[in-house]
Amino acid sequence: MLKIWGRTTSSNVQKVLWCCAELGIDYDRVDLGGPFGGNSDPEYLAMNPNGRVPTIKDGDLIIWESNTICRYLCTTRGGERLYPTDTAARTNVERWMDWQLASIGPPMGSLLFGLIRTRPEHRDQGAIEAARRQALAAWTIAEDALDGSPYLAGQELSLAEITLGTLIYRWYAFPIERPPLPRLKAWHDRMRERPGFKKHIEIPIT
Ligand SMILES: N[C@@H](CCC(=O)N[C@@H](CS)C(=O)NCC(=O)O)C(=O)O
Repeated sequence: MLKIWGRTTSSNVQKVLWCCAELGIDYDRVDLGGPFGGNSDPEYLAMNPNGRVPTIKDGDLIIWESNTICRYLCTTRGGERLYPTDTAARTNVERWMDWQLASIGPPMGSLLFGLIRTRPEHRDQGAIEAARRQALAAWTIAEDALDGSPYLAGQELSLAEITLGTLIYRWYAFPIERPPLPRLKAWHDRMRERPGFKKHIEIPIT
């Protein structure tokens, strides 16, 4: 049985849980990180020296880095639908996964810390607004990419959506100004139809 360590409120754990839901993968999950702690336990650090979540164990193989885990699950459990083997199709998926880590992840992380994890009286409104603008600029790139295709990497849901799902959910959940981006909104609505998104992504943000 696949084992997963990580609290369900972590965006990076949520990717893995949604991926498992899409592929019908059974797993055993252990709460770790955030209020559960355990990140610095020697046994955990021996598996994942970053002390972060998620970590998975499949047989004797231990893997960390959520996007890598999603790729591994697709490759070993018939996930070609989400992670195509055709080189050009795969590249289209992977670039959005890298874009998630490099472009939209950082400003969305700043919004999470500024708006959710900082008390109102301690909030740095200038930093929040800078992050909002940076995120808006990045989401506008996704809006343009969705012109003529329902999903970022083409006609089907892929790991591009699985790895961006939590961030688009948060974009629409945060109390911020959002100029209308109609294709982005429709893309989010399409994800909302997936049972795995409802179950693992649409939960209170902490
Ligand atoms: N690049 C890593 C980042 C992992 C990461 O930063 N995880 C966060 C949660 S989203 C974490 O472990 N935070 C500390 C904690 O939850 O205790 C990945 O994608 O797996």
